[in-house]
Amino acid sequence: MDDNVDKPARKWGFSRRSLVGVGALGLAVPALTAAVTSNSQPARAAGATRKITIYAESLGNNQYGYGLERGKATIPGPILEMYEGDTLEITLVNTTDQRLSIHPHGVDYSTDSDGAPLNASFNNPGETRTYVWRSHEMVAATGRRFRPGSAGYWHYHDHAMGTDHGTAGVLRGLYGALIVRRRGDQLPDKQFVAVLHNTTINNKVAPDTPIFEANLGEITEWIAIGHGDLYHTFHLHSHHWADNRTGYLEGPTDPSASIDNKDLGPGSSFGFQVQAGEGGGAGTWMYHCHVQMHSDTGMSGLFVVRNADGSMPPGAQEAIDRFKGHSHKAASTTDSQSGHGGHTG
Ligand SMILES: [Cu+2]
Repeated sequence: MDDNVDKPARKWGFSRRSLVGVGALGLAVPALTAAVTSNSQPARAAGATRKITIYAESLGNNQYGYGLERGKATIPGPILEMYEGDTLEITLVNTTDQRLSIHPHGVDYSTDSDGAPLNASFNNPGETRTYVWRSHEMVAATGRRFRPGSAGYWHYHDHAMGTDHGTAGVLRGLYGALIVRRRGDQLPDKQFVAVLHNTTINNKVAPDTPIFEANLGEITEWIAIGHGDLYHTFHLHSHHWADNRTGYLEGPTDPSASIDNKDLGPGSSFGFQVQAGEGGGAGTWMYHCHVQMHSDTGMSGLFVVRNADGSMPPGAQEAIDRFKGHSHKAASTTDSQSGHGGHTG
């Protein structure tokens, strides 16, 4: 392993290979895992700077992606993670013939790391450029008030392809999730990213949308991101979470509402953790946009909760087959490689 894998240290040496069809696939467990022995706290000291390289690449078919290795770009791009107080130094290699950039939400950056043409912060075709994202912990202010820290479920995206707002880059797939954790946050077993983008999820329409998988009881972390020109609502069947930063209540008197459906406008993001199958047990569950017109035209996917031993529960495969057999005009005649992203491009 190398330092380029942008993951905080983890307690578990879990694999993400059981995820199906999501851009976050391919991220490996960092070597730092070995340094953590007794709890979920990061092994690194506060204020660490980590350097990673991200490649922006053409995926053909007028789609583009970010990747941590050459030839490994995905839609969405890799999940980038940091702890409050840390700095991420990103060397963005533009392997394309397009102007592009990387622009984060939720973290601190100077104008030269803005990723916006307004500040002349972008990569010309073929150019390599470094962007620096900083983060901070909660700060005490006057009057018993606090300025929030950077922790949250955020995202990053292109801000320079096509227009000065990166409209073409976002349309074609240049986006991904950014997680800033507070030290002590629980770490998940599995991570899923759903980008509700125009009438697609991750530039795909059902039944080619991601099928996420976990075993009963595993801690799953969901990051939902909105992009494009439409408003969406993210809904997950048979699971609910606290509508706050983490999805968990902080104690028995925490007033956070419990929800299973949340509005998601362009540029917004949220995330939460839930235990797979905690309410309804193992089985195949839907996640989808709850704008009916959007769910009916392909903005839905599956969350397969396997039995605790990894076996398939009764009926789960049948449900997957039923989903795959869905026919609607957007997905009935072509395979997953043949251009559902064309809906957005
Ligand atoms: Cu929608």
